[in-house]
Amino acid sequence: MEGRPISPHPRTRGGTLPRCYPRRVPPPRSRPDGAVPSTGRSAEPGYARGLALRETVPAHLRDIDATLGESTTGTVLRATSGYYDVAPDDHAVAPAVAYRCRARDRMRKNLVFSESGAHARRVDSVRRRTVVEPIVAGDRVRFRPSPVSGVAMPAGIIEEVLARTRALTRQAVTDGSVPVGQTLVANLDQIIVVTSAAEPAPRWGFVDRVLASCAATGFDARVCLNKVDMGVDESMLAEAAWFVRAGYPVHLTSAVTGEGIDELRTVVAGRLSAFAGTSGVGKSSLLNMIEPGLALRVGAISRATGKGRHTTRFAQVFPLAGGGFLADTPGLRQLALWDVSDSDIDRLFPEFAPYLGTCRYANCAHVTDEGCAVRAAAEADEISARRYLSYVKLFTDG
Ligand SMILES: Nc1nc2c(ncn2[C@@H]2O[C@H](COP(=O)(O)OP(=O)(O)O)[C@@H](O)[C@H]2O)c(=O)[nH]1
Ligand SMILES: [Mg+2]
Ligand SMILES: [Zn+2]
Repeated sequence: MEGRPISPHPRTRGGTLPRCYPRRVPPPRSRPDGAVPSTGRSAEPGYARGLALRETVPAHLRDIDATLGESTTGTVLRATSGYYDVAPDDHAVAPAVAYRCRARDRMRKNLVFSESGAHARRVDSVRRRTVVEPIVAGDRVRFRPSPVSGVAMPAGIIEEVLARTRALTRQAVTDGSVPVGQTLVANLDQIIVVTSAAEPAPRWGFVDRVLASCAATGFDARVCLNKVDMGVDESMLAEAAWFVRAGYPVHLTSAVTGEGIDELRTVVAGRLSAFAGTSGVGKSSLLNMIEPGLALRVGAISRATGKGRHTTRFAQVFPLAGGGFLADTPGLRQLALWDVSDSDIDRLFPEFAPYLGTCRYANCAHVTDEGCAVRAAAEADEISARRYLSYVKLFTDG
């Protein structure tokens, strides 16, 4: 079971490619996000005014604070119209229990906060960015269970959003000249980019593009080549080897034979992951192999929201039985490099790093061969010429 023989590099033959490669290049650094400030409840005169629970709780429960349970932490599974379903940490391995929470009134009004640290931008100055939703799927929160009975789910009140590590954000609307980010999922740890060996044939350009988006945001990223049961040829293994050289672990999987599934299950355990890939590559099948039933839950939501007009609000995360979460992010395919300036795109290809700054011209865009060290490296087969062309395409077409 130790992998299939392949050439680890297009020009050297005879190596073996384990199904999961070690990562060789550290992921781009990300900076912690701005946290929503804690709202201490004693300093909250406006709290009683707008809290919707006021209208639904019986008179004898009016003094909500007195009746709330002990404060505890959890993960927001989904956010819909002011309600947040929260899975408590101590039930992480029994995901059936979730609390339907409201946010404290003052928190809901605090819709604008700095999220400037969310992206690993290394050149441009950070700017203040407004966000559309203050609490999104994946957010870690502190909440207090409420004793309100007679509802389908136990209820609670979110008191604090804990600091985010990194968030999946996309451009939502433009507020004057300032792009406004819409956070789809908070605290996403990694993105697994899936393509398939056959039916459909591999789409390496798509993989390059998503990996570049991940680098821009600071997500860990992995590549998954699925449907290896349908045949893997030398050129695919050579491509896989280039990704490994660039620092991206590669998984060879089959949702039919089960090859590589155990490794995939290991890398999603205890983390918040999302699968990205075009239709038909086998994402749902992989989810089902990792955790039977999960694909059905994710699929039901995707279909329901796909028809609706509020698709973007419905990013959700699903608890995994073994710990960790899987994000269903309808917006993932539209993830664009909206937050990256042209001069930074070269930094999104980790294997270019040794050559950056060594071109003849300091402001070299690496698209012509006039003294360009990156282009020379591609011509000399030191980096992947195909990935280099993906860079050129990203740079010229956006
Ligand atoms: N031979 C083979 N077929 C697969 C594999 N994974 C998925 N499929 C098939 O590919 C098709 C698309 O799979 P699906 O999971 O719906 O892809 P998704 O659109 O990415 O979610 C289905 O007919 C699956 O049965 C695999 O590893 N090997
Ligand atoms: Mg699917
Ligand atoms: Zn150059």
